[in-house]
Amino acid sequence: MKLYAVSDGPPSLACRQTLKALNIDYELIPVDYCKGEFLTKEYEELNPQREIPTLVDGDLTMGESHAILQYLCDKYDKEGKYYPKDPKARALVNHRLCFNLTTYYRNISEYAFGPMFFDYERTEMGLKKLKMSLDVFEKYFTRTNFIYCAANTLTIADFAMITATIGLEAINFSLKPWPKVNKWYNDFKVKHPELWEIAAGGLKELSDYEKNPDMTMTWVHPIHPMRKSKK
Ligand SMILES: N[C@@H](CCC(=O)N[C@@H](CS)C(=O)NCC(=O)O)C(=O)O
Repeated sequence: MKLYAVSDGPPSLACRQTLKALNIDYELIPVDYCKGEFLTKEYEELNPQREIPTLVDGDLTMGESHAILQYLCDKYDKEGKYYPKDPKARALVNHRLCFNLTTYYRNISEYAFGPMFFDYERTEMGLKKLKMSLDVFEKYFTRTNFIYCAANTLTIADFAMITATIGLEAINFSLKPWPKVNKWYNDFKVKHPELWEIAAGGLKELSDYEKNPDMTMTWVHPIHPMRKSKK
């Protein structure tokens, strides 16, 4: 099995956490975002969405990290430890993954990551969307009283959402107004050091970019405006 992954991208880091949690042997193939390696013809053959990560398992080649997490558990997590088999418990995990994809990670990505790599400003609108996502996430913790984001045990939804949250830490965005989200995020670091370590590597890189944006990107992104001068 091969995982094409970027060293600081939450979707890639969540796949690596899942592979580690399930003790799966695989080959990690680094894709350098800042060199535009995801825009090559070869990479586009693997992933027509030109997004990282991509998993290759025999004749299966696929992107979309959440689908990768689900596949890995369907194949290797026979007991349903990280992806419960019970329909209601599984539905909550699926729900949080969808919430992450459409709302939580999306708003973190636009607010935190966009301006880190491209010529975007952090806007009031972006901040409102981010705060609304955090309000909703906090409400899910209140409603369920779960220790983790989708259950009282660790699931793949935590991998997706913990790694998304590193984007906020990287820009020093305080989670204090959302105490349950804050506790869940910080508890994960202490309770699962070997999994946190994977996210921490990405966090360190992102924090460095935030402080000192890398201006060596000589390629042109098909959508995002490239930054012309240092911040
Ligand atoms: N929905 C995708 C999103 C993956 C994603 O956004 N990856 C980023 C790197 S962290 C990327 O490849 N971006 C491509 C781009 O900026 O055009 C997933 O969950 O796998």
